[in-house]
Amino acid sequence: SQSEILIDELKERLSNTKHKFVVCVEGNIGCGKTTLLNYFKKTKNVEILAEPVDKWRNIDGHNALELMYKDPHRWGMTLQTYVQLTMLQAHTKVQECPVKLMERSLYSAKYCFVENLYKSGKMADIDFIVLTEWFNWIIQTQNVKVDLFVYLRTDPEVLFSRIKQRRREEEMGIPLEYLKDLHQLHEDWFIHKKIGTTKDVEVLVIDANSSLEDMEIAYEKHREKILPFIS
Ligand code: DCP
Repeated sequence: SQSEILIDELKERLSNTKHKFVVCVEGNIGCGKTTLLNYFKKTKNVEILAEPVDKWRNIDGHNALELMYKDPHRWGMTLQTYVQLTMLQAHTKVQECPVKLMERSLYSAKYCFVENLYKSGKMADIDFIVLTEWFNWIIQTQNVKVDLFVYLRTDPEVLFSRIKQRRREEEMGIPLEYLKDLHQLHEDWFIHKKIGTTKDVEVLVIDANSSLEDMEIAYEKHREKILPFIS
């Protein structure tokens, strides 16, 4: 099958170049990225980098996530500049293991979240331009390469009820519309290939509408694709 050919190709690439494999887990808010990362924690030879959302909620005592939701026009830039820094740190962290499994990436921050703030009129032109210049400089000069995106594709309605259930305080006011807009950007990026500089990067799409427990079965099924050299 096509995926077997892909795995063979990737295995060969690794053995030839001692190239290290980088996987970024992507998908809308509440789609189950953390569950996937936790699921693979027990696997040897994988370095797992969870998203530093706790850092964004406490920057020397300041909660940038909360500020952004309360007043995106004023604080969207602040949060996204900090997200871009923390994602750059994750991408460039020296990799000891053959596989690095990351939650999100610089790319979703820019193509989904920053884009969404800007498109919906919640970010000033100048903020968008400055973030874009930073982003372009980073991807041109730093090693922020990704080998595989895992896209946990989920209906916004399902996410909406999961977000209500998990009760992360900052997120309680998120409207369904916001999730629909972010969903569309993920779809345009991964499915329609309309945005971004990562069009050549392989994407594994997983339907993530089931309960989080059932998702573990799906993750197991895709183990060899997600962790190609060590399964
Ligand atoms: N966020 C943001 N801008 C970004 C990245 C995230 O505003 N560039 C916000 C959206 C959420 C919170 O940060 O309120 C965390 O979002 P994620 O979707 O990255 O993480 P989750 O914890 O929701 O992931 P999951 O439930 O899939 O594990």
